[in-house]
Amino acid sequence: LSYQYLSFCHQVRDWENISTCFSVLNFELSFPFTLPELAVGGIYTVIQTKAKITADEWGENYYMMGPYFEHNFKTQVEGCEPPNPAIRKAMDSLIHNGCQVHFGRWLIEGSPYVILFDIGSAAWNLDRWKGDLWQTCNIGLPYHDREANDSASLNVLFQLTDHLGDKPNVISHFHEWQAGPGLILSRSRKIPMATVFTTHATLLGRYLCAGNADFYNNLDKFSIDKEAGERQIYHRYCLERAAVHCAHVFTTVSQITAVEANHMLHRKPDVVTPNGLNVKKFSAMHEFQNLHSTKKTRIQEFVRGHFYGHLDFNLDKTLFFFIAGRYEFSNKGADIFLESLSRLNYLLRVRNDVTVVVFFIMPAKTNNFNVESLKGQAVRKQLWDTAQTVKEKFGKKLYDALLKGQIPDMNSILDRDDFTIMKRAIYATQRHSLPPVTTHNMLDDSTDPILSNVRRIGLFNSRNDRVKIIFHPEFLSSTSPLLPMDYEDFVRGCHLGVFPSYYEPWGYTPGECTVMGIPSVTTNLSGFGCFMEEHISDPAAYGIYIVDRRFRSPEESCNQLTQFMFSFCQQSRRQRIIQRNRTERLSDLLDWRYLGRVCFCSTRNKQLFDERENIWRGKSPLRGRNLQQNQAHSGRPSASTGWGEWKEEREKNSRQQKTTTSSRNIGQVNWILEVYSSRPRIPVEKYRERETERRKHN
Ligand code: G6P
Ligand code: 1S3
Repeated sequence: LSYQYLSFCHQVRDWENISTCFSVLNFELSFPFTLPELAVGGIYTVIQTKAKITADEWGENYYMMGPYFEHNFKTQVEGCEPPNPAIRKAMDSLIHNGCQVHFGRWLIEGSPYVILFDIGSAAWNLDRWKGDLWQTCNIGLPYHDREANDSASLNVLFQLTDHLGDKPNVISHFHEWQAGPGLILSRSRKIPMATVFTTHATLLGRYLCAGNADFYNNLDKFSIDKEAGERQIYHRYCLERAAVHCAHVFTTVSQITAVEANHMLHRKPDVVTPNGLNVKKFSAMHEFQNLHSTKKTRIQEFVRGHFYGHLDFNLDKTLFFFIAGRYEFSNKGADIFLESLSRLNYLLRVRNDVTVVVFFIMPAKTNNFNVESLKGQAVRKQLWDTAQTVKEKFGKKLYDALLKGQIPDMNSILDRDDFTIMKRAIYATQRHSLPPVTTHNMLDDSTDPILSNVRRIGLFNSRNDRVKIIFHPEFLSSTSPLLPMDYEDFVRGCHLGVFPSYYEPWGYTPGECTVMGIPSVTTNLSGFGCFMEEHISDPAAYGIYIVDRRFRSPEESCNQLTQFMFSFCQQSRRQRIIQRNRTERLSDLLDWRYLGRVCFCSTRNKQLFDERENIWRGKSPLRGRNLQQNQAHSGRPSASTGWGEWKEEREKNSRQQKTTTSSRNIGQVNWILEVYSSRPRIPVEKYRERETERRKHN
């Protein structure tokens, strides 16, 4: 893990009224430009996809902040002068003190401004900041924790606010514990800005789950300080907890993480802000279906090469499943997925003629592609070339014969040489080993959890297996010599994404499948799964299969997952097409354009929070009811009721809710009002007028 997202200021929905009353500068500190593999990480997706809607809303008052990396700056950022003279002045002052700060526009949708800080250039000041942290809150950062030290250095960016005038109106949004020092020190220095802290997962929660603890049943029983100490993350944990308690508004991405945060960090989040995506709608509805078809053809090509010599299954009756993400074996549910695959293999062998090829896209330590995988693609290419050569000769002879008014003698149309070429090509496809499970040479082959489990369940891609496994221990790239596709194309070409996570505060992977119209499996321990369960009455009908990992034993969850996959395999092509259409219709629900406005819950709604908490702790009044009763109780739409109608109703509710939320929340964020109370207030209408004018002008 690397540090990534210091903070960013987005429009916290409950603040909408506040922000329209004041002219506010938004700072978003983040680490979007770090390691390449983070480019596919969930938090990166939040920052990147939300940039557009935030920039649209805040225009030139919106700044992202983060560390400077020369290569990334050169390739992803267009350097420019800050539009605001106060920012220029502030940067000059930092530069004058020996820090390197760079300014530009990040070349993504929305082109937000970025202020990037070269951490190395301020290293000489590190001890002072660490001293400040110690003085302020008695948190000591050990010298060997580079990530924690770097995050302490980044607090310097908040010195920028010293130059923004007497009483700058600033909201800053910090993400994750790495943002902690910036937030804590800003508060202790009494920098007049409003702060939001968002956690995308609690540090301790992640560690405890990865260690196979029965996490959700013991949430209130952990001795959290002791657990953090034993895992040698005490200082990080303290930073996280201090930041959570210092922030004016504390948010998280899902209800389940809200409950977790309450126990692990001892503060209830004020607002839950579900993660969205930047949904692109095709004007023609069938376009995403066409894309599925073309991308699937490319995956089929790869499979032809990978299984050369063993292609005794019908590719037209082959489904592609996949799991992708950070390689956290049990947190991401790869353990129960493998177990369920072995059960599915049995069911398909006795009852079905479908073959399932399952891709595991999870980065692990490797030293290169393995020879067998590369050879497979080379052999496929050679067979293709041979077929083309023979086809051309055959076609020419046939054409000549037809011109002469003859039907050629099919036995002699191909000569001896043609047969020789073809036989040689066929002999080249003989192999004495089974098609490999991994595409790369693994450094920890013998201890790797996926491979160990594949050995245990014996899914070795043998001829009679109906479930084949391909472990691609590297994120996908369109420049790969093996499977030259980027992630989006790959997802489009697959049939089902399977993400049976145990620890998943939100989980972007099934959401990404949804907006591309690809059905997926998620769980009721993931933020996304709970969100869908809450908003749709029959998620499975829309291609969202939710495995119950909360109230069932692992054995039962495995069986449920197996059943989901097996019934998916039993669908006809027509049924799959209809299901994809339905899945795609959910994408509006995950669009930032919608999620950026609607408030789902805040602690002003204590009752709702407690209800949720009780559900997690098994005390739900709904528990024990059957599904239909549950649906009737919740009043949500079913697959048969109108989606549009339901959406209208929701929007109406959310508008009503927003009014209450805003007025009540103003009470909660008293500090902000205190800071700004001395400022003359601009009437909302006037503010809007001015903003509209300014935007027109820009
Ligand atoms: C899309 C295409 C169809 C194609 C189908 C295959 O819907 O528009 O032309 O037949 O995909 O679906 P399948 O689930 O079998 O990959
Ligand atoms: C976290 O990233 P992760 O995969 O480590 O943040 C993501 C964005 O909020 C979230 O989707 C994911 O569940 C968390 O786990």
